[in-house]
Amino acid sequence: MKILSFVLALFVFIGCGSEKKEAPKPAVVKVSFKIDGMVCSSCEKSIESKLTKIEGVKSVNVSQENGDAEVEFDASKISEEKLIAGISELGYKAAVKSAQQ
Ligand SMILES: [Cu+2]
Repeated sequence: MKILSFVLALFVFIGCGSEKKEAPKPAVVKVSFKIDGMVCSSCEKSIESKLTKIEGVKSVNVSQENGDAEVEFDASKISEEKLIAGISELGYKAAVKSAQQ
C-alpha cells in the first residue's frame, strides 16, 4: 500500500506541475478611455498627438463628440495608468471605460 500511495502522490505532483502554465497575456490590447474636458476638435488633436508619441501605442482614435478615446497599445510596454497620466498632463480627466482583448 505504501508504494501505491507513493505512486499516487507522484502523479498528483506531476499533475500540479503541468497545470501551472498560464495563458500568455496578449501584448496588444484595445482600451476605451472616457475623457472629460474636450471642447473642440483641437482638443482631440492634442490628445491624439500626445498619445501617439508614447512608446508602445499602436493607434489612437479620439472623439470629442463621444468624449472618449480608443487606444490600441502594447500592454507589455505601457500601462493604462500611464496613458491616463499622459492625458491628465494636458489638463483632461481620463478614466478607463472599457477594455477588450
Ligand atoms: Cu479644444
